[in-house]
Amino acid sequence: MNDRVTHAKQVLASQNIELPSWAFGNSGTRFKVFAQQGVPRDPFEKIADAAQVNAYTGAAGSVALHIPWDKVEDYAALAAHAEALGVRIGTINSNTFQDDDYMLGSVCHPDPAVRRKATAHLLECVDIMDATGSTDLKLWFADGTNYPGQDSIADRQDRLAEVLATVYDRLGDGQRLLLEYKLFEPSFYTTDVPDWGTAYAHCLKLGPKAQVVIDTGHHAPGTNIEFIVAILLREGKLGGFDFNSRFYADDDLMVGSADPFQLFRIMHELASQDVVGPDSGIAYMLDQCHNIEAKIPGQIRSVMNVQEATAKALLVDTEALSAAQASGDVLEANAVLMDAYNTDVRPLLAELRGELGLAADPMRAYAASGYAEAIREDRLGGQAAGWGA
Ligand code: LRH
Ligand code: MN
Repeated sequence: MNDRVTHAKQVLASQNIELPSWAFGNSGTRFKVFAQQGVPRDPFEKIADAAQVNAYTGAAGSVALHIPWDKVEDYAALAAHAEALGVRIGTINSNTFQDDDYMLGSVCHPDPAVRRKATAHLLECVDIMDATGSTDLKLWFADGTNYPGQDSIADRQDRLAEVLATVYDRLGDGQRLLLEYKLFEPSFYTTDVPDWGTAYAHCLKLGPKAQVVIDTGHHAPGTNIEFIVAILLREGKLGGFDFNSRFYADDDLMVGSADPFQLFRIMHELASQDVVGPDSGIAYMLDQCHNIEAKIPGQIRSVMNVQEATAKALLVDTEALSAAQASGDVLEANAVLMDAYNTDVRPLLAELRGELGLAADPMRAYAASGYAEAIREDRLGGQAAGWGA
C-alpha cells in the first residue's frame, strides 16, 4: 500500500487541470444570466482569478482561452501576464456559434462564403496559438439542423472535412487540433459532430495531429464514457477532456458533483493506462459555468474533485484486480475497485498539499485570503465578462 500511496502522490503532484477562462465570467441559461459582483472585465482579470485557483490547489497551471471572448490587442503580453502569475495560456477555443451568419451552420453551412468566414476565424485562432505558445486548438461546432430535410447530412460532412483539412494543413510543429463532439444543442435534429465515432472518423482521415476531446456533458444519458475513453486511448486518438458533470443534458455543473462514481471510473481507465500525468499528451480541462455559485471557489472545488477521483483511481490494487479478472472472480474484481472508490483520500491530499507547501484545505485558505472581497471592491465599472451572446 505504501508504494501505491507514494506513487499516487508523485502523479498527483504533477497533475495539471486546465481552467476555462469563461468559467470566471458571468454565465447562465436562456432564462437568465445572474450577474455576480467582482467578475472579471477582461482576459487579464480572468487569468488573475485562474492563478488564484492554481495558488491554492497547485494543480491548475494553465488557462484555456475562448476567441473572441478573450480577444486582446497583444496576445504575447497576455501570455507574459499569465507567466508572471505562475500560469500559462493553454488551449485556444474557436467560436463559430455566435455570429448571425452562422444560423444555418458555420463550417457546414450551405453557403461557401459563410464557410470561408468560419475558416478564416479558425486560421486566426492558429495565429493566436503562435503568439501565446499554445499547442492545442479546440474545435467545437454548434453546426447541425433542426428539421428532417433541412439540409443534406452527407454534404455537410463533406464541407466539414474540407474545412478541417485546411486548418490541419495550417498547424505548425508541435501544434494539434482537438475535435469536440456533442449529441445535441443548439441543434435538435442533427448535430454534425454528434458523437465520438464521427469525431474519430474525421480525426483518423486528417492525421496524427488531430485528436478527439471528450466533454463529459455531451453524451446521451446512460452513455458509458469510460468505454469511449478506453477505445480512443487504444487508438491513440484521445486528445483531451472537458470535465464537468450533469444530471440531465449539458448542464456544465462542477465535475464530480453530479456523479463522482462516473468520474472515478473514467480516472480509473486513465490511471490503469498510466496517462494521468502532464506528459501523457492528454489535455485535462474543465469546461463549466458557475451560474449561481461563486466562481473561483467553484473552480477550486472542481479541481479538488478531480484530484480526489484521481487519487482513488491511483489507489486501486491493480495486482489484486488483474488476478480477480483473470480468474473470473466477478465479485472480487468489483470489490477491489469499490475498495479504492470508498477510500477517503482527503487526508492523503491534505498531506500532499502540506508537502508541496500549500494549505491543507484550499477552499478554506482562499476564503481567508480576502481576495474575493478585494475584487468585489476593485472591479467596479466596466463591462463584466460573459458569453457575449
Ligand atoms: C459546447 C462547449 C464547448 C465550448 C463551450 C463553452 O457546449 O462544451 O467546449 O466551446 O462549451
Ligand atoms: Mn466543452
